[in-house]
Amino acid sequence: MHSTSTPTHCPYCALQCGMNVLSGPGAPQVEGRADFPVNQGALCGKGQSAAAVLSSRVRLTEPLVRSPATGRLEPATWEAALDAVAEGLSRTRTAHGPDACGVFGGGGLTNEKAYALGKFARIALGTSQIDYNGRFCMSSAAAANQKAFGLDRGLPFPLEDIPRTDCVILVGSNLAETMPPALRYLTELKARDGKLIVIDPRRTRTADQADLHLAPRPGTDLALALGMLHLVVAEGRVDEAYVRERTQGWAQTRAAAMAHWPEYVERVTGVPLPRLRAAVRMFTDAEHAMILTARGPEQQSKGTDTVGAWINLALATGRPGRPLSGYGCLTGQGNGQGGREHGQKADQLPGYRKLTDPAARAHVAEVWGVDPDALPGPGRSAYELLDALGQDVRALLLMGSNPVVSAPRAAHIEGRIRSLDFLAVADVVLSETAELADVVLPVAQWAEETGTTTSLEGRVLLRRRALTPPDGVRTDLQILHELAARLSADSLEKKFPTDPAEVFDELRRASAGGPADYSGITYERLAAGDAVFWPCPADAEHDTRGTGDNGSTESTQSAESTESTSDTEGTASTSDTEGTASTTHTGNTTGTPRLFLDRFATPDGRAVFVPVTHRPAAEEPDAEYPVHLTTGRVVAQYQSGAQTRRVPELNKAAPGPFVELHPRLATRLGIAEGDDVAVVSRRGRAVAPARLTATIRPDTVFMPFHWPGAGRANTLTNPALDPTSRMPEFKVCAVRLERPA
Ligand SMILES: Nc1nc2c(c(=O)[nH]1)N[C@H]1C(S)=C(S)[C@@H](COP(=O)(O)OP(=O)(O)OC[C@H]3O[C@@H](n4cnc5c(=O)[nH]c(N)nc54)[C@H](O)[C@@H]3O)O[C@H]1N2
Ligand SMILES: Nc1nc2c(c(=O)[nH]1)N[C@H]1C(S)=C(S)[C@@H](COP(=O)(O)OP(=O)(O)OC[C@H]3O[C@@H](n4cnc5c(=O)[nH]c(N)nc54)[C@H](O)[C@@H]3O)O[C@H]1N2
Ligand code: SF4
Ligand SMILES: [Mo]
Repeated sequence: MHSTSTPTHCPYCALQCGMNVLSGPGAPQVEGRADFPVNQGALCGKGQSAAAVLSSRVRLTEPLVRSPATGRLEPATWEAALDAVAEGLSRTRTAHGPDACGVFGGGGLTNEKAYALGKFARIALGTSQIDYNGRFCMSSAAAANQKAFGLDRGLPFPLEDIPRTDCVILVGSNLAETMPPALRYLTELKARDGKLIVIDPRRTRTADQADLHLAPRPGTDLALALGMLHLVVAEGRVDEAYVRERTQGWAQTRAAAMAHWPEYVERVTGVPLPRLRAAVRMFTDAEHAMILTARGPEQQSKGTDTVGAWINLALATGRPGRPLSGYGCLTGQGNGQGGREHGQKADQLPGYRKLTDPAARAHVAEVWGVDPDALPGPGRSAYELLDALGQDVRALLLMGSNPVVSAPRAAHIEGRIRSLDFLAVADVVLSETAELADVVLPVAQWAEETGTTTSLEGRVLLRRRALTPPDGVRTDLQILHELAARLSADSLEKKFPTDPAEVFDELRRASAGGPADYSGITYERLAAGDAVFWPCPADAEHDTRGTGDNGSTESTQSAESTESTSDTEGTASTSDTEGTASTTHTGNTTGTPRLFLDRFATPDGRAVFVPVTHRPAAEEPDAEYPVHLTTGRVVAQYQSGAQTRRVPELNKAAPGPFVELHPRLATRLGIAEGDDVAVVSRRGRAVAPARLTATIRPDTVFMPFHWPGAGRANTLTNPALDPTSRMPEFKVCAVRLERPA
């Protein structure tokens, strides 16, 4: 019997499903929370089994330090481990300057941790060299959102709007596997006779739901979107009044689209023209319509332009900033949205401020109590930072990522990591990257500490501490505090509090007035409901519901808030930091659920058309490497698999890597189901069993990237970077297939 139930959120993806942690005698368990509107009690297999990773059988519970005598990682005391990290970083800084120390963060870290990590890099280490794995995730959509709308919040509307629109174009998202509880929004859409168009080189379980599935060659979404825009113009389907009143730059974008003839687009994408035309009609006939992108079109060396092309299509047809319509990006990691707002990104200060903006520097420097001139400038992007390891960047502190498995051209990056003078990794498990560290610091997990995350909807959520962490682990915030004390003589640790509530209060002040303004959000307000959407400045307007552009969800939201309040009161939470002064419902829990209804976040309030033209992938198939490789996910494993590969039931469902290929390609190469296949690219070679399916294009193979070793997909991938977002081209490169000798 469990005696306590604490409401919180899943440790994995950006849907941030609500769950209760059940604790008491025996191992903790989780259950879906019916009162959280997004998942309404549903959890995918990863969420359901999340408590398994809390067990000390699979996690780290003591620090490890590499012994000079044996060359192995050996258990050590916290004092010795922290001393060794501070020593490793100081030594590097003294010998090679502050920029020789790098920091690499993660989009799974809470807002508090992401904020503290960015601050730590800039003022404790004084380095510009910080970036994070979110660069590999939604950075192209973020860049395109900034250009077009002046603001980057993945979804500018809540998920609950999806079933109420009339047509959705879903580009390169396999949410049936990557966010299973969200599939319900599409089923509800269809039940209401809404139309679903899915664009994916594979007929995925998501594409199976579609009224129309277009299967372009990988890396050709840019041409596809331009071809659709061409047809919209040619068929007189532009929303001229909207374009005139709410946008700028149409003439050039129109000209660029008109240069992409449908016949050319058909040849480049492999999508038959009648199907392209059908998609255009379905989309433009709909009164309300949305375009949603995920990693398919974004993880390309032209991801920013590709997303831009889809936004242009949405703008030309008058969608963004109108009810039940618009463009959105389905962000991926647990705190993928918040993790990109508060300063662990190379060019960024908290509140989504720019590190190069003098006013932003002055504001944040004041909150931090430092001289603005002491703040370093922008650093390298994630891949460029990893590629500089052992060269310009000689020591690295890594928190919340496992690049040995997840970085592109992974064998090369693994070599770079091995060539570091010093590596410290803070993780919950001994990941493949932690195995290479000089010091490994074991940290507390999601259910053991309080913090906030911001979901793909821009909804800020409170994760509550439900359990006492095991002896031997510390929190990421405690680690930064302890390191700050060791790196400076003048009590620098005072600037790195260990209480998440204190960090959040500081984050609120640092974000005040910035694009991602959290100043009106408090733990109390979050505890009272699950419905605070940023921007949420500390002013009267954002304290009252239903003002102006806040949309029309009053009734549902007050119901939620009331329920959650009673819920919080009923739980004997063990947290010392939560400050759950369970406010009675005061109607102040909305912030801004819907953006842009009156104006866009650009200086003149108009959305900006950015003209784009098609270009090929950085690496196209040729005689030597004749097949496209694309990569992605399966439902039962999460990311580099560091956490989920430690859960037996998930391993049973998805035991290892595979190469998905069309039976026709398999026959041509003499490959049968289950045969080992070697996939060879210019970067390396990976071997995994063949999985034959007619749901993939015959010119393309697919590999999930969740496993290390011989079947590591990222041994093959191309690190060609998008010029704006610095996103690597995970979704397309050229390979050949061989039978291993
Ligand atoms: N089970 C599970 N769920 C997850 C995660 C996980 O690791 N496992 N990770 C989370 C994170 S961080 C993220 S970012 C999201 C990602 O969520 P998704 O974007 O849904 O996941 P992917 O499988 O990477 O890619 C989606 C689809 O893009 C298709 N695709 C490949 N190349 C192209 C192309 O050139 N064009 C188009 N249009 N499509 C293409 C692939 O076939 C694939 O079906 O998932 C989140 N949820
Ligand atoms: N080929 C290919 N490669 C890809 C992609 C693809 O589609 N194809 N997708 C890319 C994308 S979208 C992403 S988001 C990346 C993700 O790839 P990674 O950055 O490797 O992500 P995770 O596997 O989630 O790694 C998180 C690590 O942090 C640990 N951890 C979890 N919570 C905490 C915490 O609170 N504190 C600390 N200190 N550690 C914690 C976990 O145990 C794990 O080891 O992969 C990218 N790589
Ligand atoms: S869909 Fe995402 S948030 Fe929901 S249970 Fe699964 S992994 Fe967790
Ligand atoms: Mo991601």
